[in-house]
Amino acid sequence: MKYTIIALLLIAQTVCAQKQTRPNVIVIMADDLGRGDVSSYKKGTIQTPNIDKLASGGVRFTNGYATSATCTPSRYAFLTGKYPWRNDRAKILPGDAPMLIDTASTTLADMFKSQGYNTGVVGKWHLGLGDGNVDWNKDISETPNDLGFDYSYIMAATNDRVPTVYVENRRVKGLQSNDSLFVNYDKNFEGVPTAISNPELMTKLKWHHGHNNSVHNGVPRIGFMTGGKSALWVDENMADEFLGKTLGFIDNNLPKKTQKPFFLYYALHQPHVPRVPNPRFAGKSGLGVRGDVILEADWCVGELIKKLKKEGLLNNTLIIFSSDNGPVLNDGYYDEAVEKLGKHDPFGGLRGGKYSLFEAGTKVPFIAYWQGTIKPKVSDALVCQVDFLASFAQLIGAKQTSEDSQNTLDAFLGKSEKGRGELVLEASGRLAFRQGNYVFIPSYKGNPLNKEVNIEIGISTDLQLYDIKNDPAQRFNIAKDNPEKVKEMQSAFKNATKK
Ligand code: NG6
Ligand code: CA
Repeated sequence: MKYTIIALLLIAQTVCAQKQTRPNVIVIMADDLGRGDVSSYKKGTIQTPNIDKLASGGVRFTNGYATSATCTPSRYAFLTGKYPWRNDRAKILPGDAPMLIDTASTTLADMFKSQGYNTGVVGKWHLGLGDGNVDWNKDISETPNDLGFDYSYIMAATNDRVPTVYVENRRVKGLQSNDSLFVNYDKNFEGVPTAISNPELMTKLKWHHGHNNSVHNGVPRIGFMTGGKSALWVDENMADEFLGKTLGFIDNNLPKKTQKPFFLYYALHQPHVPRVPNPRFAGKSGLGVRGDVILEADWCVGELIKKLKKEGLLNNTLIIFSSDNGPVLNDGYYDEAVEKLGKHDPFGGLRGGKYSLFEAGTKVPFIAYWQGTIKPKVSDALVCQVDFLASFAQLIGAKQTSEDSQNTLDAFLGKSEKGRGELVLEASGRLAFRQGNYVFIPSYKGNPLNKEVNIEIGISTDLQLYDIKNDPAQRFNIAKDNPEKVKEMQSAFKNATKK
């Protein structure tokens, strides 16, 4: 009897200990959301009450970064813990690109899975699928399910790229066998209309630059596509579709049922172009569709929090909210993002934007929330998505790490103001280097302005040095006045970028 009681006590202790040390982890990653788009950053005019709830109840980082100013490299780093510039293929991918991450490598999802977690990804993928020769009508050979995710419900690339279908695990969802789907990024299929041949098809959005190939749902896209009619998505329903699958994943993986914690990567598609809000949100922001889809994204976050609360999971779930890169207004469609902006500042007072080596390219909204464990605060620690691998490994008692991922768990949990010391940032294959409060940008040739999107991409033939503590908007290049500091930064940069 005595021994049974002791054994029971020991088991109870282990269960409790497990509860504390192995929370569920959810990463919510928005697409092209700026710091100023989140009202807790107090820069813009849009209200995001649900994301703000995470911010006011958790750690809101003022120095939180994606590694890159565009999606594919940024998400590559987030999932592998490796700097994207180490991989030449980590560039914005077309919708028919082969899977970028080697199935033999260790991903964040693999790390969670190795510790007994159930794992899932829902939303924007944009890291390639298959072997470069995908037959969209059959099982796809390489998907997130080969990178440690037990469940995946994704779009292959972006909402402006074909194929405009959802892929569930290895199959295009809802595809009928008598209406095969074909995709090509080089040439069109015979007789299939495009935005050029049939501009009248663009009933919802017209293209400004790029985006003039196949048209679906009144929206012209990048790439050519034919067939698969029954499987094509309706942009207006995308938020509900991904949210539904996210909540479904939680239902299917409730720890009280499975006896396992879960890791969920919820990749919101907003506010990336094309911005097509559900009618519930259309016109609600007063800032045009870009504002409307941000309200929609915030609502999605609210619904997710509600669900976690209802299931009693909030106390045992670490939620990270961030964005894959900085904001852009006109990203290729006439959608009045510029015209209706008013006083709203998506860039949060920072210079540059998506595609830029300047701060607004990679300094993103970054929030960590864990009810009852994380004490609310604003943190200036330098944190980056590339560090999730080593940090979450520490959190759940795993060993995995990578050459670039650093364990900054205490900063993520708000226990320490010490994040990383330095960070290499990437935009369109070029690099910048942050160390302490300084940002160094080597000399680069080229046009400093991306005219199409009207964003300064951060390059100059002059060496650039900024003291971003005193000059967060990077107005003053202090390289000429500080040759010693430049030298020091150059040498540290060289060290950090050794391949
Ligand atoms: C660019 C697209 C842009 C967007 C971006 C990817 C053109 C002219 N521009 O090539 O609209 O799709 O790729 O964005 O086609 S990201 O957030 O996924 O990196
Ligand atoms: Ca993006």
